[in-house]
Amino acid sequence: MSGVQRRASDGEWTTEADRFLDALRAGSATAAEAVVAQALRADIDPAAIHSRVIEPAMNGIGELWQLGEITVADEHLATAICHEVLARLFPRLMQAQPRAAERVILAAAEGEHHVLGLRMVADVLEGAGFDVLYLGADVAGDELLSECGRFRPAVVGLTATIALNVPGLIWALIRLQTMVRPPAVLLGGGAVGPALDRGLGVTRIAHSDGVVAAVERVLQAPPPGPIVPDDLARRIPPLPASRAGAAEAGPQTELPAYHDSLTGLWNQRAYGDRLSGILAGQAHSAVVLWIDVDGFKAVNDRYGDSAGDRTLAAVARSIVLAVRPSDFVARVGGGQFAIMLPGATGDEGVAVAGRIQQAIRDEVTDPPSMVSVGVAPVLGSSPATSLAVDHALHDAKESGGNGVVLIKPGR
Ligand code: B12
Repeated sequence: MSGVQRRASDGEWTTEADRFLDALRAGSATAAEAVVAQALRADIDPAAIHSRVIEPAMNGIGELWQLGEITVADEHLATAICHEVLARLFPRLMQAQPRAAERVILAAAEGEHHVLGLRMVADVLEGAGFDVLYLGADVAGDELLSECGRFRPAVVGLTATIALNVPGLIWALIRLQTMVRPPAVLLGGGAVGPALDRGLGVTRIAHSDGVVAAVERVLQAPPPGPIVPDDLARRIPPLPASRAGAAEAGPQTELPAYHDSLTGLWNQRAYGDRLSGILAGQAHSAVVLWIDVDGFKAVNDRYGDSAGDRTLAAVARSIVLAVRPSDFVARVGGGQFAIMLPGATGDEGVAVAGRIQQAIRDEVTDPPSMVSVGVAPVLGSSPATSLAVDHALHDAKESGGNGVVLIKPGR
């Protein structure tokens, strides 16, 4: 059994999840269905099979992809097998009488293509009698708004797995907020972490098997206040122009103050505010990384400004994908980025820096780019922190590029 298999799930479901993962690796729908059939015979709840067997097995598939042991095509095949299995499970979920008045729309945020979890949520809710409209992947905020105007759902469930799609998800919430009677909202998916739902007036669900109770709860007592508080709405980086489309109204007019229009990341000002916020909250330690693209001026000089812009956008994307959704990423100058990792240690910061460097070497190839990274803990004040991390970055650059230097407290 590989390390991946052992980590695919823990506790009582390990065996089923591991066997399901084996079936997915073998590309065998028959074997996958056999695992599920056996679990059903053992009276395991079908909704629990979704989240305790299929979901951890798919996490294992993701780890294998990350290790380079399987391809994206293999991921697609695994997903397709899961869909076949979901179809087999669906009749077992149909347990309740229809409750047509309680309509639910489900959609993935703009740009988001991970939708197996959303499909599970759709099946569980439909089985419980809800009238479910499943819109699937990559739904722009305005399109969602127009579907909500047309179908008047009581609840909207949104998903985002990739951190880069979280702004799209929040834009969708901002659009929903413009309705006279906005629906209640549920969020799910790997990028929707606790850091996000604390800032939003919404309910986040970690696994689809809790979704019926959650929908019932929000229907009975919708969270008070606006879905997206004004201060958060003002800070959300808008989508790149091609995707933002008609998201022209409301808080967007105030957004440039906090976002970097080239990459869609936070900007220097947002970085300063966030650092002050961390310093104000005594309980929260954090590590700061400053990243500088090695030889960025030479890229502009040699290949032109548009190649430089492309490089920055690609570096931004690689960074966002290499950190946790709750981490904070800003572009703070020409080829400079700043990241804050709440709750992390210096050594964890160094590990993240290494992951980012690897991602950039792998992904940013035209022209090839590398970055140097300075790492320091958040110290007693903003200037002290900036000085420390600036020293670290300077030392990393001195080593000739592609370096990482950690400044420990007391240096
Ligand atoms: C299959 C897969 C794909 C497929 C998706 C196919 C599809 N139609 O869904 C494809 C090949 C398209 C894909 C593409 C990419 N992927 Co991918 N993918 C995966 C994989 C292996 C499985 C995802 C999955 O189905 N999980 C199972 C479901 C059931 O779990 P779930 O989504 O978390 O849903 C559960 C809960 O979260 C909750 N829930 C989810 N949504 C909702 C919504 C509501 C309303 C509620 C209440 C609850 C809820 O209920 C579900 C059941 O409990 C993951 C691995 C992983 N750890 O997730 C990587 C993974 C998510 N992908 C990853 C990456 C990097 C990518 C790509 C950027 C790169 C690439 N491979 O090309 C692109 C980005 C595409 C995009 N723009 O969205 C990374 C993300 C890393 C990160 N930090 O962001 C992962 C983690 C792989 C890895 N280990 O590195 N991917």
